[in-house]
Amino acid sequence: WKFVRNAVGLFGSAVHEGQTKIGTELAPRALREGGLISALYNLGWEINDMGDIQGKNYKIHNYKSQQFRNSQQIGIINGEINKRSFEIAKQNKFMLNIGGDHGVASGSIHGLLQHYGDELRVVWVDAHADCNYELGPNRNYHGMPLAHLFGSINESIKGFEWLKHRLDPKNIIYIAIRDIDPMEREFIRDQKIVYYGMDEIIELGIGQVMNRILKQFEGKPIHVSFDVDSIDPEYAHGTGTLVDGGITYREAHYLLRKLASSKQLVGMDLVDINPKLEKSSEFREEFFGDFQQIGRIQGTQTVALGIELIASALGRT
Ligand code: B3U
Ligand code: MN
Ligand code: MN
Repeated sequence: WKFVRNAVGLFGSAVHEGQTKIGTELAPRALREGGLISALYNLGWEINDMGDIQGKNYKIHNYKSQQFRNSQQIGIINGEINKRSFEIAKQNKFMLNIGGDHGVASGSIHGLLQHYGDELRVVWVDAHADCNYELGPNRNYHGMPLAHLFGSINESIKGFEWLKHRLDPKNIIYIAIRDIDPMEREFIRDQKIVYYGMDEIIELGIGQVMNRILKQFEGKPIHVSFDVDSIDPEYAHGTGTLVDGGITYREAHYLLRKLASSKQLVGMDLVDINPKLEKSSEFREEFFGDFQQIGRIQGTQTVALGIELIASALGRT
């Protein structure tokens, strides 16, 4: 694989359909308005902003045929995400996918698999394992994208006809998982998926965790799928499922900088930021107002953090 440093292809996945709280679809716009593009530009990246994929453009009204909540709509949206991700990877650029809920990651990772094949390695930073494979009308897809990529969902899902490539569970490592369903736990044990939960991070320290990850993934292209709920609610409140006891601001930035400095990082999803759930109501009500100075404007905690996290993944030191 080869990779052009300093060229990034980015797009927003303005999607909330993978879970029940509206607001995640606003994150791409909030990050842009918060100054994402100029932050990347200032880091010296050549930027190809491909705009947003709007979940609302693909509303499906036939709920009777849904295999999980909004399944057909999500399948079509993820098909678009897959196409964009592949297109960016094919040009040997960094693929940056701004969600949206975490369900968008099956599309973006599939696009990378199409280009990088089984060379691709994934670092999944999340409070959750997102490998639920149970179907049902009330299932939320943001807890399922990895099950889909692993091939643990056997049934073919309408809308997902494009999904062909599989991610081998050997090629993924979890960081910060701490809220895991019994079915997921069993799967992780059976497949011997490597994970660094909070206990391992405490015991080893984040420095040693990253050394081990980079050793295991040495020489391979790495994608990081970053769910902001991996971070402790103290630092990242604007997300739908807060789980106490997460990684700190320092650890989050360190791990992304470490991945960036490996020169193997080829892609990132930044997901599950929900601007409507920010602490300050002032921000919730009028976040489309003008907040140019990242982190300076009150109430933009998680949106501002999101911009900084992307900057760290793109080599800010
Ligand atoms: N594991 C649960 C809960 C969950 C997954 N991802 C988030 N929550 N954010 C599920 O729905 O599969
Ligand atoms: Mn997630
Ligand atoms: Mn999560």
